[in-house]
Amino acid sequence: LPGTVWLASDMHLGPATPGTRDAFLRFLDQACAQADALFLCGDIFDAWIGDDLALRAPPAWLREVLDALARAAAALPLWLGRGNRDFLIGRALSDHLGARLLDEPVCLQTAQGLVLVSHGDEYCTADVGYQRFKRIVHNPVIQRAFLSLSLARRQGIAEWARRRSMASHAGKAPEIMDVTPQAVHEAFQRTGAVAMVHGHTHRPATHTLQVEGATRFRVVLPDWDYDHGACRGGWAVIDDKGIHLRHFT
Ligand code: OKV
Ligand code: MN
Repeated sequence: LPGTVWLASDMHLGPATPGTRDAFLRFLDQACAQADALFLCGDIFDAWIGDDLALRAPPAWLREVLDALARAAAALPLWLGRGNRDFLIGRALSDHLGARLLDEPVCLQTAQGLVLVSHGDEYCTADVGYQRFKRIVHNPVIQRAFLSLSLARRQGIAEWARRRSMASHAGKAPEIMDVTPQAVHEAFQRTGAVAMVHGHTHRPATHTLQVEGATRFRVVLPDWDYDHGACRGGWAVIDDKGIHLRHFT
């Protein structure tokens, strides 16, 4: 990939966060003007219960976001990764937008060398409750069964899953929901990447680590919240100067 790559994740857009939605739309405009490629690394949406529903009858807020994504995809290569919340995003949505769907994780050949890009939940191996949930809902047979249900039944299951998740979240130590150093180390060994960029943990930072005597970087994307009195978000830029986290000024 030549030039400047922008990466962002974890906007968790939904009907109740207009501030974050506006920030994301501004971000897309800026990306179109300044980046050569844009990677959205999962959890753009706080929930996703099927492309069919979103494309058939999008509520006004979603239509606004989809229109902006389609405009962005017409202006530059736009890659969509799936997160732990919007993992049900499929080919129908990416085709509709003119975007490309990432089968994560991917290794990008960038100005800085090989960079491993993913959502990041696959490194959170200590969270066994989440990994069990993931195995179930990523099962293609179970996904097909879920997608065959009516809107109302899908919404009911989603509501139930959210309630259960909130209850279990409350009882988890924060370390459990961060990456496991071992999983990160193995990913570097397996791929030979010089850096990885991921989101998911909501702990934005640039970590330096040693893998078999070589210096490696782990850049963690921030989550976004421009509602609830918060003002938080940002993205990573990869260019000939390095890999940097940026936010609105
Ligand atoms: C997404 C998460 C809710 C975490 C359910 C099969 C099932 C898909 C689904 C339902 C939930 C996505 C699609 C949502 C992520 C939660 C709660 C916790 C930890 C099935 C296929 F149930 F039939 F097996 N779902 N929704 N969570 O509301 O977007 O990531 S969701
Ligand atoms: Mn996530």
